[in-house]
Amino acid sequence: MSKTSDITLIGVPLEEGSGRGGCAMGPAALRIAGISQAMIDLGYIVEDRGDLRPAPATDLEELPKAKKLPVVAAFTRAIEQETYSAVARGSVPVLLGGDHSLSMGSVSGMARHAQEVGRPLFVLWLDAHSDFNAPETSPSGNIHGMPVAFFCGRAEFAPILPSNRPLVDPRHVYQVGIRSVDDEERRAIRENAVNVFDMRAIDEEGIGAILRRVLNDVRQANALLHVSLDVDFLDPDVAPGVGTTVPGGATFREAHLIMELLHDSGLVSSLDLVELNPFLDDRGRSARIMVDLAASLFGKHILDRPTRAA
Ligand code: 4U7
Ligand code: MN
Ligand code: MN
Ligand code: MN
Repeated sequence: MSKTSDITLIGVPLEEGSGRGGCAMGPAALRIAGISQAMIDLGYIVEDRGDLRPAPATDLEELPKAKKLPVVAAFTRAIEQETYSAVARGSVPVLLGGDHSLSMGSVSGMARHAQEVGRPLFVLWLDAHSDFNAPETSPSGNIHGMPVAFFCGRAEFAPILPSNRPLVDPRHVYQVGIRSVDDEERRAIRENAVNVFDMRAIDEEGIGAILRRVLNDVRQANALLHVSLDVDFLDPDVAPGVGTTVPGGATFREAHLIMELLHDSGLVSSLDLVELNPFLDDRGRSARIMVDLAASLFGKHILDRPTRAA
């Protein structure tokens, strides 16, 4: 009898959601930086499913306010299915991006699984941006600025997934690291009661206190937790390999502490590593940091800690 893998790597060479080239090389860079071996070294059984390469959807047309919709929609469908299959067979899906529009698929796949097992899905969104635009509000038309609104059912494109797909309650979305929000987006996150911890909150309260609050809510709700890590969550001095740099981001240690607390909680069900643009990187530095952060989330630690939860 073959044992199910603990972790399933899903490569998503998608850059069409971002309005520029480079993110399609993200999965390759993460593999070169040793994503698979890092997890094997921690004792996991890892299955790398390779890269998804769906043909563009023929039933949808490009919209001026949702650029490259046929490509992004085809990826969304393929990612939703791969993520759902991995988690349904007991594995932790890890999406190797690829731009952030891939979370339309990964979170929707997790939401399908959560509904089947009768638990809510919570999302921890680590990003400089809220990604809560809809085609009508987006200043750019780039779909990587819309995934949160999509999986919360607040951004309507032409039908991408079945109309009865399970949605995420925006009150179950926790955004951390936010420092760039568009005007209409600001109104939308407020009206939808998304939980936003901006950089000022991190400065004033400390990342440890914030994470403990989030994890406590997840635990109380007996929820599944999907973590979505955008490279631009980090300060551009730490991780320059991203197209949407915003100064004043999280430090190396703040990011690691989040990952360490996530691991100790034992609550994480799935992970996106997104927006890495190797074309803009500095000799692989950002790719290596993303792999290092993933390793911390899966249990790499500095010292054995007597209080670690089993
Ligand atoms: B990312 C932006 F206008 N809000 O919608 C937009 F500032 O996945 C940026 O977080 C979106 O990197 C950034 O285009 C998307 C812009
Ligand atoms: Mn993002
Ligand atoms: Mn971002
Ligand atoms: Mn609730």
